Amino acid sequence: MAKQQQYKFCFGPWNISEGQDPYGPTTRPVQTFDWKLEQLKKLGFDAMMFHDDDAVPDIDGKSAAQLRKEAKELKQKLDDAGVAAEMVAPRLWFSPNTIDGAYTSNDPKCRQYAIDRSLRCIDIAGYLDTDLVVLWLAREGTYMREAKNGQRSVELLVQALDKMLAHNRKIRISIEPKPNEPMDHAYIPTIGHALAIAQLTCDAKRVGCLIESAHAILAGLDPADEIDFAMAFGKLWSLHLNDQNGLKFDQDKPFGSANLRVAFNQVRALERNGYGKDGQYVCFDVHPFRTTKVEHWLAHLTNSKRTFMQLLRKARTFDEKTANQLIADRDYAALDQMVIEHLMGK
Ligand code: XLS
Ligand code: MG
Repeated sequence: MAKQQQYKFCFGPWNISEGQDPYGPTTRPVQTFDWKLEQLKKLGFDAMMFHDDDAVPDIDGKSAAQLRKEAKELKQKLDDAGVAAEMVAPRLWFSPNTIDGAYTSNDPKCRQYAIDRSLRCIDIAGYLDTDLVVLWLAREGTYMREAKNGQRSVELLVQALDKMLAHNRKIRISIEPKPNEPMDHAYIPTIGHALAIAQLTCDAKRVGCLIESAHAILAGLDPADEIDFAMAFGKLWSLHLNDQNGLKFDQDKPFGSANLRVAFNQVRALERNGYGKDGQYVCFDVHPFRTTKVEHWLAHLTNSKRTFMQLLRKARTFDEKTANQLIADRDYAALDQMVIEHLMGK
């Protein structure tokens, strides 16, 4: 029997969030980074993912030397805790310089800011000893399509990617697509777009992707198909498992919370493609419900991992032989029921 994959798990400090939404303030007090790291360790997670300013707060005001010093102190802290840094992502959506987008802003000074910030993010990744940089292209899109030229935006995105690839020849970039929110329409809405733009860069083999379940669902796609597609190219280098109840705001629900069968199919797709065999992590980009009390603050993370492990058992005990017979007989009604009953525990 083939050796079974031992999955490694990860989340980010922003996943222990305080409950604010566009309509109301926080519902839980802010916790320190050290506390969050301690919880991650206690819950048995293996790595932490970072935005550049999770790693070095107030990054924009700091010199290169200061950046290096703080990032190295963080690395020491992570080493002491036995926790790896999975990736670093430039937070390109907070600054006054990214109001109209980052790499695709209509203002050249703002585009330069976005590139400079991304190069600093790459330096932080180096200090934290990860070769993975994630790009969630939050504001690369428009509120109204007449505001930007889509073809020019593709050129600008490629130029930015090329500058990042040239800055450090060891890094790999994982693009995390999302079709909307905060923008009306984003330029890189799906994995197909991410992998296509990779081909236009100077080093396509170092540009891959990250799939977030909720983002695929927001694009009207099945995240399991996105996983199969990305892995057919050998380019799924990270993963944000969570859930999303239809076409609403980005919900970041616990994995499997809205649709267990869609979650099961994601786990099956990861298994059949050997996700994790090159060291990739399963990350949960999940948030507590706004109603969550402080004493239940970490439940969405432990629950997501529990659900993943139980679905893994379901994937591994799925009766493939019977399923294949039903497929050969084109009896998809029986196959459908077989999946339902397997998930219900019969
Ligand atoms: C937002 C994204 C974000 C990224 C990291 O929708 O999921 O959390 O994963 O920048
Ligand atoms: Mg995400």
